[in-house]
Amino acid sequence: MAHYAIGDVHGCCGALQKLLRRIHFHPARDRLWFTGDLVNRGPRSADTVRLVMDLGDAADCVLGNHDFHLLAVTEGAISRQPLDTFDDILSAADGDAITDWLRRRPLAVTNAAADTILVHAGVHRDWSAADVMRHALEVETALRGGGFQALMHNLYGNDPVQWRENLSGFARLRLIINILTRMRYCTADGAMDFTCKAAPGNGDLGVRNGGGDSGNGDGTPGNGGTDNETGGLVPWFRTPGRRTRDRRVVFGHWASLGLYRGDNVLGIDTGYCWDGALTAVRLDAPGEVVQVEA
Ligand SMILES: [Mn+2]
Repeated sequence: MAHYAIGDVHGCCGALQKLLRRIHFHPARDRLWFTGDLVNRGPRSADTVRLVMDLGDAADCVLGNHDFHLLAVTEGAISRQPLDTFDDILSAADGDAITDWLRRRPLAVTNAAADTILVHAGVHRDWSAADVMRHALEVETALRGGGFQALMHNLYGNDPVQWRENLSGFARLRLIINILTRMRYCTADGAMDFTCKAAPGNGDLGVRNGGGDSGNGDGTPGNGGTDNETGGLVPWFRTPGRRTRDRRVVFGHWASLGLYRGDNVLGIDTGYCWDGALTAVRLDAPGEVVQVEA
């Protein structure tokens, strides 16, 4: 048995098939975790979802922001955007089966040992591992219930940006969804920022170095020395006092971050659909990284 995590596929089904051959994946023996965003941007969203659906219990896949976007489009909550490339799902005979399957995906997955957590984007500083699963379940329950359509109509928006346990209603669900599927940069106390476009890895945060040289190591904003670029923001996994720092958090979503291993997290969206690579990382044996280049 081998357990691999695979980054954002974004409709690049051919690359996924190639990657599965390269890791000698066998569904009866091996296990896959997908970081979500199976759809959009690439050419074959429908085939990608069908492939993962057919893997059954051999694969877990969390929802990403593009998967949510597709669900919102199919519910008429937002119109299809010019850059969207999931028309193959919208027009497919099995399109409803595909979107219904996506709607029933989780937002967070953990393993039996509970030492590793899979999400699309990130987790809040103040959430324990149990909190991550509990808040993901709140959204999963809403997605599967009669309030699904209303949730899709209340999905979009950046507010609120900071977690409070006493939030309720759609503001609470939207914030949980934004944390788990859209978050990149935060203030030191974990409030999300969606405006910072500075790509890490230009020396601004030193994150490509794996976190071993992060200044004073406490994640103090700006200790990389480029407040002018990041406005004193830090990647979510560097927020001081993050309660999941004793668990391995596997995530995608951040293609400009690239393959990232440090801070006890594993970022594996390497941007195949942006001329990067599709990445698989073995979780049950250290170190093995397999990539298909675009
Ligand atoms: Mn994403």
